[in-house]
Amino acid sequence: MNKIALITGATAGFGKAISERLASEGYDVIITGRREERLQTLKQTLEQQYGVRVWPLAFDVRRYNEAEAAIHSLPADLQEIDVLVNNAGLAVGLAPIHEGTIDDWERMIDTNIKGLLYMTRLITPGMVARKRGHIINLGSIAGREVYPNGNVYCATKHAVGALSQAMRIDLLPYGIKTTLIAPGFAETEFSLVRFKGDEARAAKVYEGMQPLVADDIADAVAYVLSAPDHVDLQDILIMPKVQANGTLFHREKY
Ligand code: NDP
Ligand code: 8X3
Repeated sequence: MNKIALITGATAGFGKAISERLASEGYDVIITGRREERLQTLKQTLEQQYGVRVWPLAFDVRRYNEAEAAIHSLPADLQEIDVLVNNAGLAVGLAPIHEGTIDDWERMIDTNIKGLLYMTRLITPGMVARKRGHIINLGSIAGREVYPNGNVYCATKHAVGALSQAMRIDLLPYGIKTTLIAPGFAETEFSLVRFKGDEARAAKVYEGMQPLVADDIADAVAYVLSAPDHVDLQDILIMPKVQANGTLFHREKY
């Protein structure tokens, strides 16, 4: 029987690449996100290419009731989830603390912290009962450092770091592993979302440099899952070669 992985935020960026990679390695994948059409397209592609089972669940991770109904709707043979990838998340806006937009703050806190908690609360009881499982949380360099105007986004990613530590402690007796993957700059839809659809501004973020790409993160997830059962790769910081820390980059041109 194939292992089962649930990946949140599978309609774009890291989540899509992770879903593709795990399907290519023989996992049955439960793919989630709000954009149903993208989930259906991905399902068709992955089923055709890899012959694994792909189960799309369209819901908003910010709404516990929607998440709960989606998880409870899974067929019996897809309920024993081995791997939960808490990836869905976003930055919205980039503004000093005294000018921040409350709605942007709510979206980030509700998605990056509460959404991750909701999914973890729904999936971990089964892992605890089976005494096995692996949770992979997407943190960020923004969860280790704080950069100008990144205030609330950085705070949410620091929370992901704290919650990853907490999961390791609370789930220790049950043989469940928790891995925090913390990437630096990566070109996905992330900046387009942060700048609310402003393509020119989003493209500027990566100007003159080679950022990470989604497949780099999928590689890391595959590596983490390939470790022997007794090994937990707890905490991984992945930066593009041209990024030294949260604020220092080497660009070819300005
Ligand atoms: P993308 O914008 O490319 O993808 C984000 C994914 O999250 C989409 O599939 C989106 O799906 C999903 N998502 C967002 N909000 C919700 C919601 N309310 N309910 C359900 N799904 C949601 O970004 P990335 O792939 O770059 O980001 C993935 C994760 O990695 C995030 O947690 C981000 O913070 C983190 N990260 C990103 C970095 C980067 O530079 N790109 C670096 C470090 C960490 P949909 O819109 O269909 O709901
Ligand atoms: C995304 C990376 O540095 O833009 O988490 O916050 S950064």
